[in-house]
Amino acid sequence: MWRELLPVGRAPGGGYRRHAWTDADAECRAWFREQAAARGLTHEVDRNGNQWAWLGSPEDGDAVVTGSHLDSVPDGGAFDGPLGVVSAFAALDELRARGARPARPLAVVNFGDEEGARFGPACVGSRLTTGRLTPEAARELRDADGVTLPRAMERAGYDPEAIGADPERLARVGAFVELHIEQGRRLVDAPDDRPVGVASAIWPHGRWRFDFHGEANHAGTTRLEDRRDPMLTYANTVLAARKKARLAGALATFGKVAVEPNGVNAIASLVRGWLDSRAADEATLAAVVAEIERAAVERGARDGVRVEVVRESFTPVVEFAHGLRDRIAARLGGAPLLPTGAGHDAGVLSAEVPTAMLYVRNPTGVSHSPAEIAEEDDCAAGVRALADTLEDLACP
Ligand code: HGY
Ligand code: MN
Ligand code: MN
Ligand code: MN
Repeated sequence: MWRELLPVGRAPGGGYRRHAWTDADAECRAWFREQAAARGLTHEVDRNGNQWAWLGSPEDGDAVVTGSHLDSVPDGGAFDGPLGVVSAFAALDELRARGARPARPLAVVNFGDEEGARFGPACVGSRLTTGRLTPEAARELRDADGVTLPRAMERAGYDPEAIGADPERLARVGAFVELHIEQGRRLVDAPDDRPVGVASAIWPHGRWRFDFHGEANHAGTTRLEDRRDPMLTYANTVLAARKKARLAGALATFGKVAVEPNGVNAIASLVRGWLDSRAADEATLAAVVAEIERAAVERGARDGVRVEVVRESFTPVVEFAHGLRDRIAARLGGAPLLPTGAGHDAGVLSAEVPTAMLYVRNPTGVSHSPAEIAEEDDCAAGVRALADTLEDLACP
């Protein structure tokens, strides 16, 4: 199963480029359909393009759903997302091997566009489904080439007019459990040897676009004192972001930038920088972003550069339902509870249905990189833990 998926969307350098509604995404979706068919599961695609593979009938309600996403960040790793979907199918196989007889419908899900690598906001498939992202706002999204989300969906054979909240579908879900590779080192650095942990919380986090408006000019004839160079303001803002975040014990990253006209001998007219910021609580996060914005505007005033900030997405703090979380941790023999700064579809779903996450140990902690790895034994432990969880929840 894993081997068929491994080469899909992999760039020559080893990183994955499985971005929403691209050919690589279509290949991942075809793989999901094949896995469902091979297991006699009923495959369906919901109005937002999320894929569901059902064991039993969703109309019976109170389903136990598991899964994750198959898309990636630019040059992402092999495990972030796919490990959760592959483990979900493998856990169903394990239940069948155990002769378990589910009394509730089970489903494996692939949520579309979790990383937001192409259009910006994260968790588009799950946020549309829960109403956290409106269809109007989603239809406005466009990628770096100016292709709108609706156009990309149409090209992939999906109807962008159908997208929107799906409360009837969510009403049939009694619990959602997402298995994910841990993104960080809490398990590997822990004193005891635990290959699987249980999520306790997801930090609040968001994405802000900073537009630095300067004045295009000739790099070879414009005196330094006559320049209005947005790159200067942007560079100082990146430094300020690191300083403010460190002082507040938060995280702030300018990981994506666009420059216009982006010519080696032209002073930029516009620099667009995307800030990803996260903190253990929403007040700290709001304060850090406000300080970074203030630093940008103040520096811009000195450089003759106008700064505009737009919040593109925000995910409030997620405290996973203690009942489900503690039941799973106990079923797994006292698995450790782990907070994380990484966003997940489970974080989005948790506002609507009882939700939990299992983390599989990451030996280096590295993620969102081709260097992301997980040990085979730990992945197998993750499948067993997920099967134990599904059996406990669905098979009385
Ligand atoms: O950005 C995140 O935390 C997630 O991987 N989409
Ligand atoms: Mn990710
Ligand atoms: Mn992920
Ligand atoms: Mn994620």
